[in-house]
Amino acid sequence: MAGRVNISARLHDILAKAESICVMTGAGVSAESGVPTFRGNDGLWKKFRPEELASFDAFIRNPELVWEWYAYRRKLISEVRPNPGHRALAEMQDVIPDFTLVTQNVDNLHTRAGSRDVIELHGNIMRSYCLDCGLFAGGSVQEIPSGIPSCEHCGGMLRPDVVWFGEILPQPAFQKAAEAAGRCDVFLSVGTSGIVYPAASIPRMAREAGAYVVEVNPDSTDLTPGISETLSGPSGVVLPDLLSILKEYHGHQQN
Ligand code: BV8
Ligand code: ZN
Repeated sequence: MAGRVNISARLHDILAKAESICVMTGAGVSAESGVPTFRGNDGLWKKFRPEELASFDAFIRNPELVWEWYAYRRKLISEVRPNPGHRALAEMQDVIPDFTLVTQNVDNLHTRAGSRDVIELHGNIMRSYCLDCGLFAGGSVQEIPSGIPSCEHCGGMLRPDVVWFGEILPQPAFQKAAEAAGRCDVFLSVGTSGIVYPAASIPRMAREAGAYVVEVNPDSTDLTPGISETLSGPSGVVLPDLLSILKEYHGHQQN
């Protein structure tokens, strides 16, 4: 069988019959693009923990510092490219009839790789909105603001369109992710440490609904105890292998 990743006969059988696949990614899927993960030893801005900067309180206390962090990350992200893992997920969408991609990442790399209808649980760093009138600014155009950007419409202060710690996730996105997890045959948890809730509850929803839950990660995580099968390796290697196995079983759908 094609592919370098070593998967069990059971997973081969399940992938051959799979009609519905749900994938949830975390920062690890972008690591091979050169985007630092949150908790790895190259973690973003070592001197600050994400929880210290990615919160509304931190923003109100020091909007210049928080905008400096987001401008740094936007610039970093605008200089990197999707990696083979992102591209494999974008292709997988046209191989499996019911395919859902959920991401905790705000880096827009899945969309840039060609994935459609990505469910962004934590928002998108390339978008901003006005604290006063709510007007969205920037769209997918990456603006790299200097200082605190203000709203063209009302002059109010703009904030990044991301979900900060202590903020509620966009309910329509979370609902769609939960529904996809509840109906899938296979759930892939890719490049996430499973630390951040409520996103980390989604793989458990899939397992409780009877899905075969596969973890793609070089390390074990908080999710590992509840995982059906672990594929230990970088997503940029494992995902293209999984794609080639799925293509052998399902051909390439004419979309
Ligand atoms: C909420 C957007 C409540 C911003 C992010 C105590 C106090 C306050 C809150 C809490 C608390 N305890 C729990 C909470 C809840 C909190 C939470 O879970 N905290 C954690 C830290 C314990 N959650 C929240 O606050 C959420 N909101 O709960 O609201 C509420 C309820 C009702 C009413 C009002 C309020 C909001 C959480 C969203 C936070 N925003 N991002 C921004 O990015 O700037 S989270 C941030 O972490 C990113 O989105 C990131 O994706 C996410 C999760 O991290 P991971 O993606 O898993 O990344 P990590 O670095 O951890 O792991 C990387 C993995 O990749 C590793 O396993 C590594 O081995 C692997 N890897 C590395 N290389 C590769 C690889 N894998 C594959 N291939 C490779 N090559
Ligand atoms: Zn405004």
